[in-house]
Amino acid sequence: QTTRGMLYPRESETREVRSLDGIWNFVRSDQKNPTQGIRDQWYAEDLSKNQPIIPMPVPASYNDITTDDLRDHVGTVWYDRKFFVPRSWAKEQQRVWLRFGSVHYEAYVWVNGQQAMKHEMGHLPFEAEVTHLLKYGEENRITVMCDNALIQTTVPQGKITEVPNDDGVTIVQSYTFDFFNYAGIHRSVHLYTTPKTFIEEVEIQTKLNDDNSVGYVTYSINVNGSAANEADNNLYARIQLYNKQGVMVANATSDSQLGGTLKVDKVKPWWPYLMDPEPGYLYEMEIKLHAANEELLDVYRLQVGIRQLSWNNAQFLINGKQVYFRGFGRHEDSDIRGKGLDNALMTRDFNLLKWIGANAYRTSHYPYSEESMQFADRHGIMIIDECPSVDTENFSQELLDKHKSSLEQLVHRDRNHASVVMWSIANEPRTRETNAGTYFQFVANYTRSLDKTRPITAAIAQPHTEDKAGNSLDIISFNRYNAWYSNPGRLDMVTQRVIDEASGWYKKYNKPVIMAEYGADTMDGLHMQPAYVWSEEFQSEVFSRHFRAFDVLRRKGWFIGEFVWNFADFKTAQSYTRVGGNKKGVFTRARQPKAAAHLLRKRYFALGREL
Ligand code: BDP
Repeated sequence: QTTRGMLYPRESETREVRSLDGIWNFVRSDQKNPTQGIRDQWYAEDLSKNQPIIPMPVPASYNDITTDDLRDHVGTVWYDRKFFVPRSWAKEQQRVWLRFGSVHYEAYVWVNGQQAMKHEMGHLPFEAEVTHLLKYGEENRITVMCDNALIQTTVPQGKITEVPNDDGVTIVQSYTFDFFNYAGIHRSVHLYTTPKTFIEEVEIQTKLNDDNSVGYVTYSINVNGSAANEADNNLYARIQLYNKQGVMVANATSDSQLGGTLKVDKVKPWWPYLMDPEPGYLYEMEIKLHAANEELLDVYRLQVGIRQLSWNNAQFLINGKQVYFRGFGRHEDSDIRGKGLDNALMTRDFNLLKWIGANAYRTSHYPYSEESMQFADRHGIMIIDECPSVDTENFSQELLDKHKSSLEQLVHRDRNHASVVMWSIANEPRTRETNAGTYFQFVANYTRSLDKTRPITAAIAQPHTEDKAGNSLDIISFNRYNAWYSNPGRLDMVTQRVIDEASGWYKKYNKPVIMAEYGADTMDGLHMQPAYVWSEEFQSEVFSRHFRAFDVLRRKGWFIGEFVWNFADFKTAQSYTRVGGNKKGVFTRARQPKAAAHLLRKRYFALGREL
């Protein structure tokens, strides 16, 4: 089953958007009795009728909001809230949609006690038409059941076990990935309207001529609704493209299939940060859908960056120019709100990225918010867009199907973003396992069938000598923790090892190579000279030793990028290797720089100016 619709909700002459964010009611089910809520039909009336309610902010992870053991809850939790739908929305010619930016991990949604939708997989949007479920001019109730359980056939994978404890037995969720399994309604909830016949999908692809003076925007539009289904109704679309000053620079009328190409003379291409004085240049594309009799049916607007990607066995290019990536692995993570969308945090993070001179990040280890993708477009930050598959192992058909589905949903959501320059199909998959070769061939080929305009990578940590996945990739990314997990403390065992490993990958596959993770846990404020693990001096030294290797590698012509692990400190599951979480951030969890941030800034700006 493939994803449909799901354009980001935007107001227009024909569309209204209302937010359902705010404080919702929340209850958790008994861990040992996770299906009780379904059996007792908790969705049939207000959650507050039968049990005490916890006030819960949406969007946010629920884990760090209360002061009890909710943090470690395993299984289902329930949310509900009331809202009014205006009487004016009861029009014949209109539909109402309910859309979630993301719920982790699995969600069931009811409107006024009737099931509206169900979705599995965190970090990805889902929606349904609820026109027939709503009461217009009256109060309505929305109920959400959310399940955070991860098993061997979820993406990502986890294990649930029953373990004896001081109260008898308890349910334990374990997982091998190194970030906390935050859960809940993580991103905004919107109600929005479309006309009966509406623009359901827009797909664009952009190109430039040889000297980057002319741009082309190829578009195809999908329409859904009554008028679209009548064979003799010749719908058409008027497309207009506006520059930043609001001046129209191109326009066209679509063909009968609702597709076509806009030609933009004297185009201003989309460039990454520091490759142009005005990086991240965006045009606004206005799409007006008309009936054959010229009646205006629907209007949707989209921000469009015009750029062209290409790659070969050694380089990656934007608009014909070679690109060297200088960036980060990151997390959507912060104190209290966990993985909940937070506009203040997101804006601060982009300001820090620009302060430090980065031009890229990988959405390790799952899709980030749509709002952040829009920000990346606007700031000229390149995204390696990663699906939620981490530490992939025990390859099965069921897992493969879900893995493919995660990429299908991701590509569908993000294909129009200029900032997205690569797909990452997994982080640290167990690529030496039997079956890993065929499994990743399936995943990579499937992704290629969805989008041929972007290269495919995966961040691999298994030794290149035993890896079975690299053949299926376009670009090789590898993660390695020299002087940390390998030879802890040995700063003299970094530079040559990085050079050797990168060269090994290149020799094996003859493809461009990126170091996608390196770093060291660092307690901000801990100082030790000479450098000692966990100190700020040590992190800076680890970076410097890597920089030496990168400078040697860059001269070889096929080494195309360096990504520090991690942008900021983040929360993990509890373990004796983690002090309040993973501390490999260049910034603290409160987004203040550690000493190494200043060192990195010098390098990133020097690299950015050189190119
Ligand atoms: C890598 C993982 C990353 C971890 C990192 C670490 O890709 O998710 O956070 O190690 O241990 O293996 O710091």
